[in-house]
Amino acid sequence: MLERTTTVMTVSCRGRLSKMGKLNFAAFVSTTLVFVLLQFRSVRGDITDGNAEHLKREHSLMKPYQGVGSSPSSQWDFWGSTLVTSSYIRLTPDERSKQGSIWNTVPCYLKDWEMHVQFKVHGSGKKNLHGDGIAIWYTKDRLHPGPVFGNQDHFVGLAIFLDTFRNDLHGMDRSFPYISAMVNNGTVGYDHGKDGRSSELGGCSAEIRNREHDTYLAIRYSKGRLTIMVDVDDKNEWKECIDIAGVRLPTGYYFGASAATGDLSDNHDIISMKLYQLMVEHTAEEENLDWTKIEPSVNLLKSPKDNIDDPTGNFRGTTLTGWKVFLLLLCSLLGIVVCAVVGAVVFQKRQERNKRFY
Ligand SMILES: *[C@@H]1O[C@H](CO)[C@@H](O)[C@H](O)[C@H]1NC(C)=O
Ligand SMILES: [Ca+2]
Repeated sequence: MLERTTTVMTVSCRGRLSKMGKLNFAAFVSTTLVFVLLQFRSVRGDITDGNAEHLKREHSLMKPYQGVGSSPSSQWDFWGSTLVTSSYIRLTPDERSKQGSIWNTVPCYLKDWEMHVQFKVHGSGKKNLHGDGIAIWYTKDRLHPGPVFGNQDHFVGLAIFLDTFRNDLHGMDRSFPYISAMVNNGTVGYDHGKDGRSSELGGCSAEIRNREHDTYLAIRYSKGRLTIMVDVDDKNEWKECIDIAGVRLPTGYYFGASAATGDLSDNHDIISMKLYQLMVEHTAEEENLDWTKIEPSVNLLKSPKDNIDDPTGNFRGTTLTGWKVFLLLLCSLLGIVVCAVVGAVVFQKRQERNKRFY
């Protein structure tokens, strides 16, 4: 299981506190307080890291990929250049003009979910001489090959592109590889020449190619909020890439992954796709809706900036209410007091020791 730390707050606190070697007790107390507080905060919409209970096997793809594609009861099938081995699924080899995809055969009826994808993009191509990339899908249709990273254009649903080749030479303000998200109701075409810039909801640059360590992508969809995180620097820590609200996606679509090469190539490997159910409460009104009838859309009235509802960079998604703020302040204060007291004791002890040398 991935035991990635997902809370920026804990990470920074741990980092800072552990440097104060002598103040171990204070560090322990403060960390515990912060931890306890976070438990309060994350009662709902919590990330599922390391929680096997919520793993949905019927939507997950894991080593050694037993039965993938080979039996009628298989929950995944594949197309094109895809090669299934016991340790990876190679969507395309490092050869020109290849396309491959892998698709879940079971539609997903979860309202709130998080997909963790372990992937590997590698090849012999030197700087900028490789392509084109991988796309992760949550779409109405499955197994429709086409020009968008091996899948059809004018798709209906969600796509996350891991674009390794810069087509748009005017877009030098961003570095590649570039990760972006797109939601489509079937009317919009993906513009390869512009690397999809006109239709993207957001994105980030990430060094995902030829890494020695494992590389991961997480896609969370919950309560109309789409969050994309990456872990590509071997730090066992999610880094936020995209976080937008106002995204509407139905249930009953299919997960998939596809990749393509053109004149330039790469090995595009999927190591695993793990889908976790997020335990989120919905109002009775929401529950009574037919979620399969939702049209994929994005409420563009909200600018990306409006989507950041937690300035700490914590993406657990629950906002602090009054008493929680009070608790947070109280605990911080307690932490500071404990730190000060222990600090004073340590300082005094050291002074005494120093005195003996005179
Ligand atoms: C599909 O999306 C386009 C562009 O976002 C929008 O203009 C159009 O109204 C949508 N069509 C439907 C049927 O929702
Ligand atoms: Ca591109």
